[in-house]
Amino acid sequence: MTTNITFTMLKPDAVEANNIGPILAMINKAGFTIKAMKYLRLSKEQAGNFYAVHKERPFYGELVDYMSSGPIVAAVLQKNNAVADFRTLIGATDPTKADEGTIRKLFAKSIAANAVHGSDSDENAANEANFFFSGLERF
Ligand code: IDP
Ligand code: MG
Repeated sequence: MTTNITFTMLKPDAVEANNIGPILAMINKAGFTIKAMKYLRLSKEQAGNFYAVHKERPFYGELVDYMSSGPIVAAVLQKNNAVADFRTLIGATDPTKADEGTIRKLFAKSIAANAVHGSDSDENAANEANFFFSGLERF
């Protein structure tokens, strides 16, 4: 199944550095439309549930602590080929390996504090969007 939505978070490092505006401008400029958006801080439990797929990975504890350390922006984005095109726009997980001009290359602080999340499949995009937004909050 191919859908035209993806899910993103602007992570605590991007919010802390006042980069919400520049990152959203890049997202819009790349052709994505915002279908849902909220500004919130995840509890440790919520961050742990969101990243449950990574439970066995060595960085899970660090990731959960980090993602609950400050406010984030969560959003659902629409565009043709949204999942793959958004992964291209954000760049590699490790910003030192991200291509020039990508959001992570421009704004990420480290492999953990890497500015943005982007869904890795249509199925996860749908699940992640449903984790954050009710039907009433989506347009
Ligand atoms: P992705 O965000 O590019 O899809 P994933 O492998 O799904 O990368 O990892 C989820 C998140 O976990 C990353 O965005 C990053 O914040 C964090 N992370 C990934 N690898 C490491 C690591 O080696 N050390 C610390 N944090 C990591
Ligand atoms: Mg991932």
